[in-house]
Amino acid sequence: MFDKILIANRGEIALRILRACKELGISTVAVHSTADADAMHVRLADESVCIGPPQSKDSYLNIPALLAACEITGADAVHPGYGFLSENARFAEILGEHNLHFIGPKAEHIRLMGDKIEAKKTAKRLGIPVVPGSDGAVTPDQDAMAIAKEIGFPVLVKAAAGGGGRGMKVAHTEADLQLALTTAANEAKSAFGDASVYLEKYLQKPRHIEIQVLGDGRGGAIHLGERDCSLQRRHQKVWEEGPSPVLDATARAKIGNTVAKAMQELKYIGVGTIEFLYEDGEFYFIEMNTRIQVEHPVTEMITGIDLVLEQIRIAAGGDLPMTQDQVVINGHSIECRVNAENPVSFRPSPGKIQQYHPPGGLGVRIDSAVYQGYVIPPYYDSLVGKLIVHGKSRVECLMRLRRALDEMVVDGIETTLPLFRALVREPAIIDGDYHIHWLEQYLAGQKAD
Ligand code: MV4
Repeated sequence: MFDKILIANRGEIALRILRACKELGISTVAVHSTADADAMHVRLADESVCIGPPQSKDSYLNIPALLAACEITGADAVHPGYGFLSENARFAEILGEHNLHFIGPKAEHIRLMGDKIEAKKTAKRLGIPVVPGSDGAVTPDQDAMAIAKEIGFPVLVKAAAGGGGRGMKVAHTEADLQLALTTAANEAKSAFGDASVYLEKYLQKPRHIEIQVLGDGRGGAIHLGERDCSLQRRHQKVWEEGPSPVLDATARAKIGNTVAKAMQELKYIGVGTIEFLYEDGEFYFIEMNTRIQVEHPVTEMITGIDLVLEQIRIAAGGDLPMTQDQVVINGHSIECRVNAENPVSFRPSPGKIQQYHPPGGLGVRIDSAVYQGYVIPPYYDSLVGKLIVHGKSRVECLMRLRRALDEMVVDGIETTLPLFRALVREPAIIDGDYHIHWLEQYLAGQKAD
């Protein structure tokens, strides 16, 4: 097991990793920019190192500074959290070259899943259902038209180096397609340095359902059910829940076992999330994330598995915590990402938290690094905290979430709490009857009033 872990991240996920380390008896090193000197993860870590000025490129993305921090403190492993360097294959390799453990998948799997074309080819080879489309990259001069006609309009042009909604263009007709191809390729070239694009059938109103997996790197892998992340705004997840309101045990077992088998064949190590679009009872692979995700607590609440603790144990050579038959989905969980943003315009609202009262009680969890008097810096994401609620059923979970949201106080800055207080009372949400475009249509309707 590791003696000392350097946490190469900030905010709530740094605190989350620190908690798992403490429970494992592992000492912790926090790194921080000059803007985060007063942050909670710095206060609670055994040691801390200032790694640079506020800008991420000079601090949390500064690989030489992170290596120096490992050298100074004698850390033997690095946990990257999510965002920043968590899916940077080169970072994982550099750590290995310095005899440091990267707590995450093998660099080759990070690189493989970072290329959306290679990821899709791998998924297809491993028996995972994918969206109908081109078999690899298309070039504007290549007969993309024939492929588009074969899969049927509307089609989506996607950047191979994209992901998370970046570098996507919809083409509804043949006339649109040529423009969409050249625009997407040009944007991908400037944004990612890679102009490769591919075609997919455009699914009009799917849900976004992702499967959590855990692999031991030796051919063992289990799935831990799904999270429905369809409520998004501009590709930012807002409300995530598990199990999905639309999946039954048979559908869950079928897609879960398909994914677990694929991860066994890859000899995948650590946590991973396979993202699907789900429409008319069919799953379509879109991407795989090779990191711990923001919304991981939803899975922890319904399975009782500490995903970050398991990530660390497995990275140190440990076995999976249980067999597939021992994984039980218990009850329902919903996570609301409370951001320091105006709840209508979503304009960031950094500043000092004057009054802070987190809700409590059975089945109510807050993953947050803020405190009364904390000043939210303007340099990073605007997450105040994640309110995660568990109930024996979805109805009980909704009732508890409604109570917790009404109890929560964050004064001194604007937050998206009012949005969640409205959503938890919205009939379509109560019925679980929504898709990936529902929230933006709802917000557009709100603005129209
Ligand atoms: C799609 C799609 C419809 N059809 N692919 C957006 C980001 C990345 N995860 C893939 N995305 C999509 N890919 C096909 N073939 C619609 C989206 C999409 C989306 C997906 C999940 C959650 C929210 C979304 C919002 C807009 C578009």
